[in-house]
Amino acid sequence: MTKRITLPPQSGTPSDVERIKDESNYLRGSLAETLENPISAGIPDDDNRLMKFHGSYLQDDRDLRNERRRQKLEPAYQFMVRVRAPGGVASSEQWLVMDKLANKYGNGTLRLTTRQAFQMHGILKWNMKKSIQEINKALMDTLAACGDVNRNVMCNPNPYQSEIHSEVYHWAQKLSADLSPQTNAYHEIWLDGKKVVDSKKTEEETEPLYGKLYLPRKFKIGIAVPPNNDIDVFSQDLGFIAITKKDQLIGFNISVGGGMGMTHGDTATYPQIGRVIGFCRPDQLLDVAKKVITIQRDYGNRSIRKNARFKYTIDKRGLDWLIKELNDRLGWELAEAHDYQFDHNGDRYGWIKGNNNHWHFTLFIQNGRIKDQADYPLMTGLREIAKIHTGDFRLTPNQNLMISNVTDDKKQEIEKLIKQYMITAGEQHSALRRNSMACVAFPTCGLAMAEAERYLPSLIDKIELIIDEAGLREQEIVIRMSGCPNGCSRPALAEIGFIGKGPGKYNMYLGGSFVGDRLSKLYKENIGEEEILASLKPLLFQYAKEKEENEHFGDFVIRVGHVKAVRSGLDFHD
Ligand code: SRM
Ligand code: SF4
Repeated sequence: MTKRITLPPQSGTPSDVERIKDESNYLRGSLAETLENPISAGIPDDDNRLMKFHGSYLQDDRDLRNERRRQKLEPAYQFMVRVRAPGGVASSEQWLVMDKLANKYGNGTLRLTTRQAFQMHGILKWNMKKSIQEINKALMDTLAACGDVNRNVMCNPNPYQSEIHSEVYHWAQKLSADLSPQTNAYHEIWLDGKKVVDSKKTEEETEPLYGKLYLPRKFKIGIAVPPNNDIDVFSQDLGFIAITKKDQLIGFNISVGGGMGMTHGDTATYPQIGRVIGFCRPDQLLDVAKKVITIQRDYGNRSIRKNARFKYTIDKRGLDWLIKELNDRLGWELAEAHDYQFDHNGDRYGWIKGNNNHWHFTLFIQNGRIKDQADYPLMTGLREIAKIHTGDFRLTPNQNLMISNVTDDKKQEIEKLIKQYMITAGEQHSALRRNSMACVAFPTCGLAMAEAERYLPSLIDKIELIIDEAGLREQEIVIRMSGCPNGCSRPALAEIGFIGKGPGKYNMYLGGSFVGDRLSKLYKENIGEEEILASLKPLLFQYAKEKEENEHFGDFVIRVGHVKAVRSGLDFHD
């Protein structure tokens, strides 16, 4: 018998995506057939919606769009494939598979995402099945990397405390596995799994947590380990803050309702900061996550997708309502939150010896892109390291990479390769660049309004001239750029944030905190490079001259009155 989930009455007509999910027979749609269709390199819109749940998006190369239109050709269709890696952990074998697929089927580059996952771009429809099969053979998958479900679970890569990392990573893996969709569609479509459900009879298939409509919108979970807030716990729909006592994990504070996305000019949408509502023991964590998800499943807005994230569900009904609903569903009450302290949200680079006597090397990867350049053969170097590395790789939440668990005897060998391939921890860069992130944007992202990954490095070249002159080269300042207001690089939490408005134009935001617990505020609207530099120069010089001891830039611009502090998304547009 199918377990039916009764949803509370929802106001408004369900969005078209709800229809697509409803008619999809648990995420099948006509995907199997359209993937075989040789006429077009693309797939129809309805199937593309479902494709996301399988971890992939149909895209087209936007650099070629106009020319192809002129030539009356269909767009240069290609697929982006996102591979889940809970907590960003991958073995050397898995790294080599990612590298091989990116070169064999993709555009020859790999992308480490802001949620510690891998992305490959440029895969043609004809190669999709082979790619996903090889990913699965390497014991990784793409299911639920995108779509209206729980996404890749983030966790602090923590090289310092190995026991805490392995415990927290265990919970990230558990969350990832337990919250995965149960449909057999993924196996059927990609892995030639046996067809368990007749397309006309859906009776046997169940989706116990999600139901056949899945969630109203994407859902994100991350676990932070203070003092590092590298996963930006307050940007997560559901965040866990590890609480330790005498180096033992005793449980987690629970933060709810964070999110970054908004739409320009629509004040009913806004980035929001998660709010801490209580504490649970480790053995209660899965129960909490599942019950929170069912609340969002039942009460999230299924009519207007841009208001469907959990943050809006909470802001509409109130935090007290949420806590009561959660306690009722749990059948027990959350304990009071514990004290905790974050002191930064970026990565710490270079070699670190963990308390298991293994070494960890964190290297700066500009905007998460792994590729070979004439003077920097990064992709080849990492491939050679993976061939001999016996530990693991950890993708950091800031698009960087950690070569982890290196034993004393392997360290020398790896150091030799690091030198041979000119791989660095980023020490030649300013602290500003080392704290920078940019989303993908052009040419692959269909939603990009302005460049991000391809532009931020050259903008930083110019800002570096200012900071050098101001004597701020080693001053850590978090700077982030997104090509549109969806905020994939979490710019609303940066000390300096840029959000694309149109080609070459950005809104500039200031005043996020260095620890990621305060939103930024609009400072200048729709400005190009000249005005960005002209705006930043006096601010950075004033900061260099007037900053108090240990004062971060984001705090400074608020103290001296350049922008107001924003502690709730509800005040973001004021
Ligand atoms: Fe994102 C949509 C890339 C992290 C908020 N994001 C997209 C799409 C899939 C565009 C699309 O829908 O057509 C982008 C694909 C670009 C490409 O060509 O690869 C895209 N998002 C990314 C990645 C790859 C950025 C990166 O440079 O690393 C990140 C992949 C994460 C992962 O591994 O799962 C990525 N996206 C984020 C984050 C940051 C995070 O999760 O920590 C956010 C803000 C947090 C949040 O969700 O609130 C984010 N992406 C969005 C949104 C806005 C959602 C909203 O609430 O309004 C969209 C648009 C949407 O969902 O409609 C979006
Ligand atoms: Fe694309 Fe916008 Fe996300 Fe950048 S922020 S990857 S432009 S959706």
